[in-house]
Amino acid sequence: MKSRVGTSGYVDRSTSSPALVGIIMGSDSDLPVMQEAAKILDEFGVGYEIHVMSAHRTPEQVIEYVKKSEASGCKVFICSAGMSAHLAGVVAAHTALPVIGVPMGKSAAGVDALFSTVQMPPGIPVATVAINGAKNAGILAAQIIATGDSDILEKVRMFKERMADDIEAKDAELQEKGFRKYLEEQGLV
Ligand code: C2R
Repeated sequence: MKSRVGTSGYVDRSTSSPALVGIIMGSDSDLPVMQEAAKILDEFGVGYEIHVMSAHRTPEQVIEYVKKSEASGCKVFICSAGMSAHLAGVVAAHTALPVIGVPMGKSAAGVDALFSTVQMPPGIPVATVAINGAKNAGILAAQIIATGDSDILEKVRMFKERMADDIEAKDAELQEKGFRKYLEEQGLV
């Protein structure tokens, strides 16, 4: 399939590279948060697929998708779900590949989904990130793939270096301007 560059300037890897990451969302209502996982994978040049599927609402499709993805070279799954969040656990039950769970902050401030996702019984781990932690899920997926791909590893390294440079630049500006002017100029008040 052809690659396309969206208005964000990101190259959409869901349409340009083999899918190494399967992103499964329990609902399309998770997408406003979960787009951050896709965007960071785009930045690292990691191919992915993104689907809506639910362990509760479409249980057979979830299992079928996991089996199909395993066969076609997927390396890691990212699963988002809110409320009574069983999706990541069910995916983990059906694959030997690593599964990252993203609890959605839909009800009870997301604590319901956090516990549903993180409290897996021994033997079936789900690497759970923060509530709505879609970006970290994407970074973690890239890091897992980077254990066997030096190009991706280098991209993750550069990403971390850029982040550190940004923080240093912010601190230098804060020291130069003082906190009042800094707050005002950054629109943080
Ligand atoms: P709707 O917005 O579609 O009503 O979904 C979804 O991930 C979503 O956050 C509300 C919330 O229900 C979640 N959901 C699950 C599962 N499937 C959907 N927790 C599941 O299989 O675990």
